[in-house]
Amino acid sequence: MTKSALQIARAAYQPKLPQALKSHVKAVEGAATQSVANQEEIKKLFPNTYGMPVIKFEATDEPVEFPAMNVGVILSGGQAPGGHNVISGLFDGIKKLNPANRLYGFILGPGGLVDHKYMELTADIIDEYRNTGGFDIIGSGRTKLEKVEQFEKGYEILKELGIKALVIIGGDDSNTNACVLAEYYAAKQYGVQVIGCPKTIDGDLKNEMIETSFGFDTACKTYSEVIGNIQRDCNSARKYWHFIKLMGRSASHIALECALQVQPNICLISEEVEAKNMSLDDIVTYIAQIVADRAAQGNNFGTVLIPEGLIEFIPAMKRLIAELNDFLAANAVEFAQVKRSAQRDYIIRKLSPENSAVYASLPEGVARQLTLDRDPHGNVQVSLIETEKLLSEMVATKLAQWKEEGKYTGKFAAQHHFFGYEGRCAAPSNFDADYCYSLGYTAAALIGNGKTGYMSSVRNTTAPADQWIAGGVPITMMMNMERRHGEMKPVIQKALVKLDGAPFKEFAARRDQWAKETDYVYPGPIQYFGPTEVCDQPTKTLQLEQGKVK
Ligand code: FBP
Repeated sequence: MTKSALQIARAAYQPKLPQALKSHVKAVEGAATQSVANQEEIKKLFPNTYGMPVIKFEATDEPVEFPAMNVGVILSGGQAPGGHNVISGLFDGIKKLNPANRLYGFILGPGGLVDHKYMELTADIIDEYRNTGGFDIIGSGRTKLEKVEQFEKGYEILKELGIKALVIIGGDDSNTNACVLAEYYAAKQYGVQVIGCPKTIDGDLKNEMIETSFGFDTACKTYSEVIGNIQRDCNSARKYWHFIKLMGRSASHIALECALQVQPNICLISEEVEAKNMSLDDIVTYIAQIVADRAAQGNNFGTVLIPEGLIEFIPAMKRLIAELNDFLAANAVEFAQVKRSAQRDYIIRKLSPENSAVYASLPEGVARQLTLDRDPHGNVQVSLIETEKLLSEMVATKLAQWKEEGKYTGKFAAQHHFFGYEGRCAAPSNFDADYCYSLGYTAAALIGNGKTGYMSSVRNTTAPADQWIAGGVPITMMMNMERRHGEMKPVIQKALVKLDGAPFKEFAARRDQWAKETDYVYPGPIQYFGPTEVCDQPTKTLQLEQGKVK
């Protein structure tokens, strides 16, 4: 395989570890825990893994002997920079427990466990992937592990390979699956531990014990580099408004972090749109007003950041999508038989009058996108909805109307971008390289301590890595009951942008100035070598959340 100069140099990078993990560790247990909501229901569904204590690892001089065991690993869901380092940290961690331990990777996500597709991850293979982006070492997939037959098929291969612990690297849905599997294997007394690792560029798998999901740091820095480049282009040509949609599924963490990094003219935050009960027309008017105000100053250019989940947060759209989700789940077969050209009318006839009217008012393309297949977890595939085009078209219409009324005299030309896949497999930043390696190493320590149903946790992440705190959090602690595919299910609660949180408040305090002035910041590419203030900075979100912004 031909390697780039950076890849070769980067292979030699030794990720930093929390001090406690550098020697022998002992697990210090905290108090019993509770789920974030619906305690009685969750406790009943997870009798073997509910209420366990939070774990913190501390250094000890006393070496512990571990019998040899085999461990399995699965990469689940969307790619996020640093996955390979979780696996290399896990590999090094289990080898430290006992050099005879072996690691098996299941191919293309949870489906590999069910279909018995796997490979042994030897030292030579691991070395090829240290500090690289991507999930290509074993591939990833979105199969949802939820049926007893899947758990049993998985157990067959785990037993055959002598695997006593399985690490699932995934987002909120995949870690929910990890917990369900941990509970099932514990109930059956199969002797297989299941540990989760917090992955997702979306940044929505976080809580007081999980400070950030891995990949968010690198993905946001990658998008911010490109948005910065666009802003410089925009400020050079001074003739375009750039509508930039950013991945992140429901939560607007990515858009908010990028806004804090690049200081665009406009950034929409879905959570605020919902809280203020804004309609699509309110959003369009908000953007058009800023465009008109800038035009009045002679500035017919600017940037608009749009979180990809926006549409789901406009209250009227949210009600529509909720009804569509239930309707499509219950009538999938019938809907599939309706001719494409008749689908729109069919939906309009079947929905309640309020939702039917909203649906009928949508442009054809967006209406169609809302009825596309859900992902295996029941989510609307928001990355397929072209909100950036929808908004710019509606802004253009509004401006044309204002022009007729003599309220606007500028020129409006738009460019559209969608950044998502570009950042998911970038070479991990130093932060993600260190954080991921530490998460993998911590997962090994949790395995060594006989834990199951835990998520690997590394905290205090705005401090230097040797001061990070490694441990484990019971996954049931993060759960609540939510409606999925028309049924109430136990799931990890998604962390949306908090409107009273420091990152949003900082943005809200500065956005009017950014709208008016051209106050762009150009962050430039991620740096892997050089001064620490250039290479090792965590995201602005983390720094603001932890009160570390100067
Ligand atoms: P995860 O939640 O699995 O980490 O996925 C993140 C994400 O990149 C979202 O931001 C995006 O909406 C989705 O994956 C796209 O899914 P796909 O890769 O299947 O197109």
